[in-house]
Amino acid sequence: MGFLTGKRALVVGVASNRSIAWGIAESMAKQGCEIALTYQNEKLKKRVDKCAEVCNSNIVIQCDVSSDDSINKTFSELKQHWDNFDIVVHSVAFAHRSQLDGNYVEVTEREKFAQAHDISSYSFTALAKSASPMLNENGALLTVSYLGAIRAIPNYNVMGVAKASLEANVRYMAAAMGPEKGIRVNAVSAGPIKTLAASGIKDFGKLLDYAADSSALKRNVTIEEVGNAAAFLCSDLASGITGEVTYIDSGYNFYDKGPDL
Ligand code: NAD
Ligand code: 0WE
Repeated sequence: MGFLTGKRALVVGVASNRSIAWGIAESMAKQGCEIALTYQNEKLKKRVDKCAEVCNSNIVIQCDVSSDDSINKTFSELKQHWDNFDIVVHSVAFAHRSQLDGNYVEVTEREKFAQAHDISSYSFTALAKSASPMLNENGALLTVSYLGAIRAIPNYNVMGVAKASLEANVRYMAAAMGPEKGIRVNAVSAGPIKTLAASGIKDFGKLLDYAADSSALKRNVTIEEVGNAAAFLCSDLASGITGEVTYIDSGYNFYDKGPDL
């Protein structure tokens, strides 16, 4: 019997079968979890429908996390299928393309800074707020971060500042949601993976090779590995873990190659 048997999860952020959200949904489904998926817009619906089929789900709902109205509609539609549920996965980030290439101070603009924070950090709080009335005791929320939250990584720019906000958000949400219903809130911080969000990034191939070479395991991570860790963190096996950021990065974050001796 899987370690998520009897649980229900809403997964936000599937765009294709390469998405980290898909690695998470698939791993959770393999552990016996019932899954509901959302898609951002009509362009992505077909691909998300296919993913839903694979994880045996018939709940596919449109959700644009930049709109409170869209978020609220998502949960009223979800209520037509489920009275209550256990897990929310947030695997969403966005910054305008112009913000992710060049000198941070030169390229960053006020409105695009706000947009990146709105979609990449606030939306996790917004989902929690809307989900809260339907969330079961001992439920779990999970988001996906990146090392750029704590290190200044070239070109990651405002996304790094937004991920720092997201990781602080995890701690404040954990503090707010733990006491009453025992809801846990965690993040996984994934190493670089070639997804749709990564495909637009200049020299991403070089970054992947550098990350593998600079890691303890000398390789990149997969969406399955991130998915398995996420499934664990959202399960009762992780009942003592909340407010944490867990690195799924082949050990890149702590590893130092040292000089050639
Ligand atoms: P992806 O393109 O597959 O997923 C990004 C998702 O964000 C898409 O499903 C997209 O529809 C969604 N999204 C963007 N704006 C939205 C909005 N307004 N409303 C609803 N959905 C919206 O790429 P991914 O790499 O799987 O990204 C998922 C998460 O993983 C992101 O938070 C990203 O920062 C994080 N992450 C990615 C990597 C990587 O190297 N790929 C590494 C660490 C963390
Ligand atoms: O979080 C991310 C990327 C998120 C992302 C990607 C895009 C591309 C398309 C957010 N917004 C957009 N906007 C677009 O228009 N990652 C962790 C992957 C990533 O992106 C980088 C990285 C890494 C790693 C950008 C620069 C440097 C490293």
